[in-house]
Amino acid sequence: MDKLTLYIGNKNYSSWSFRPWIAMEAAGIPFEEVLTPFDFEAGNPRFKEFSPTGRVPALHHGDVRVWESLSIIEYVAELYPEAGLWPKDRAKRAAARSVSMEMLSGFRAIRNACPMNIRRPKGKIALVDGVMADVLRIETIFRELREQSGGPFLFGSFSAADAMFAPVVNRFDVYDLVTSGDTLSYMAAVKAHPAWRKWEEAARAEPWIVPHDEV
Ligand SMILES: N[C@@H](CCC(=O)N[C@@H](CS)C(=O)NCC(=O)O)C(=O)O
Repeated sequence: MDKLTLYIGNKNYSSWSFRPWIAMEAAGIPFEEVLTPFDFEAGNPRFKEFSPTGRVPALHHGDVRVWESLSIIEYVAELYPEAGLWPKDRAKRAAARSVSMEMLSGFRAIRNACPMNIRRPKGKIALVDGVMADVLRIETIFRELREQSGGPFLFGSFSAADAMFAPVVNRFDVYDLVTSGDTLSYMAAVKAHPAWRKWEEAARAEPWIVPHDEV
């Protein structure tokens, strides 16, 4: 099989890169990563060399080009069905895709106000309208799915849905947004996953500062 190459941005800040990366890493799917640091001042011109949208992430597989975080996860889930990226049960798989789409297409308030920032020291910020509504909906998703599955992850074992919400776990943590024991226990499980730890260690070692993501 041709090798998979995942093009990503800075590990400290690139929430969309983090999603397919942690999905593939946690599932044990072999891939090569190519990290191109953000250059927002210049409009990130290098991203256009490997991504049709000029955004990260993008996946190359032989002649195949895949972009958009969730499409990349779907592509590798098809390539490696035995990796179990989505739940086996159709109804659960539908729920996993539904919450993943909620993440992809929504939660703009929290995404805009609270950029992912892995190494940010924990501390509250003044919250704009809509952030707490997003937090409450996401906490409901976490609580209901873990009640149904028994945890520790949303569908029992780590799945594509956990990957889609991984950057939210960082946001909840570093902006000190949640207090519920349920949510904190889910966050602890995600942060203890070896794939999270590997990404976090690399993010902490990065030299780049992106001022507009430092809230
Ligand atoms: N919906 C896209 C979002 C991709 C995206 O916005 N990526 C950001 C980095 S996390 C980016 O490349 N920004 C660079 C730019 O807009 O110039 C996905 O899910 O992959």
